[in-house]
Amino acid sequence: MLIRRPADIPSQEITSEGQYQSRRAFLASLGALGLALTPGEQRAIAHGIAREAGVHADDDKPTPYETVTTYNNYYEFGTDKDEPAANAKALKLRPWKVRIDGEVAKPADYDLDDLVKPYKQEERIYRMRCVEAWSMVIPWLGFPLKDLIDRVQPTSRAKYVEFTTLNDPQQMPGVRRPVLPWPYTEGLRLDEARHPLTILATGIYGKPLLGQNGAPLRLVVPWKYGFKGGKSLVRIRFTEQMPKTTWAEVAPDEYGFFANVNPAVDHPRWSQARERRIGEFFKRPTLPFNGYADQVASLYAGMDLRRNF
Ligand SMILES: Nc1nc2c(c(=O)[nH]1)N[C@H]1C(S)=C(S)[C@@H](COP(=O)(O)O)O[C@H]1N2
Ligand SMILES: [Mo]
Repeated sequence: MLIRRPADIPSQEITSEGQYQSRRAFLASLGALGLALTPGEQRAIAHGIAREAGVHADDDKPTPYETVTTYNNYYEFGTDKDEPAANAKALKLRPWKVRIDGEVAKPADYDLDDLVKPYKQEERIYRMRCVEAWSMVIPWLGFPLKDLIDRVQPTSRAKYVEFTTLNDPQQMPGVRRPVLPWPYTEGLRLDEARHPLTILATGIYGKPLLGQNGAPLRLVVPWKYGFKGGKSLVRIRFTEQMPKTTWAEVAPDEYGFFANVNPAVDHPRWSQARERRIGEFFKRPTLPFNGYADQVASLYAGMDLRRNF
């Protein structure tokens, strides 16, 4: 059972960056010693480790914690990459309410701790690819959004899910400026929301999320551009119609509802064919669906992904 999908893994140990690297190094050394492993078996092991962790390529090592928490997009806290870390320090994370409503049998206003209590927080090491053509690898801590969806029971009319994020001018200097139409919202089709790779994150690197990364609850959809990952969620609404989403509202020619990572469809102002992994010098090719095509491409069978970008 070397090659497993994240969905097949009931629980995963929380791995620090150091442990993760040394486990890889250990297996690499086994391979180097020969130990009767064929090159194919060695590749399978390397691949299996990467797959087990939620990423595919052998060279996808997690981006350092320091980088993940200081190079951020969170416009409510400022548009420069270093502003969210500085300005989100004081974000008040408790009490925190999340409203779940729309086309569901069990709408409710949840206290965050009650909402997440039933779910085991598992680690998922995911690539994340910003529409700005940079990328990171982040060990998230979270749980499948599907588990929550099953609990609140969408009606037969529910086709989409809308995610609304915190809009608090008292705490967020960015929302006092008309940079975007606040609150920031995102959306998924219900089947995308239920896909086993889609998680609600509560932490990174085994620690609780910091404000700049979307504390206390943040959406993570690893085959889509980073902007689909709404931060500091306050509302999850099930809808019959495709919800409006912030970036598609402000620049519909540049950002679509689907926003699947696609090297073949350029942003009107720059190429999406390659990306710079933060911390690396050379650019690397961007993979269709950010490398998760074998798991998610079937969601879009028969769709023209140039039109539905
Ligand atoms: N509420 C909110 N969520 C947001 C954003 C934002 O500005 N506001 N930026 C998005 C973008 S463009 C990206 S790339 C990711 C960045 O997540 P990270 O800073 O944790 O890497 O968050 C997304 N979620
Ligand atoms: Mo982004």
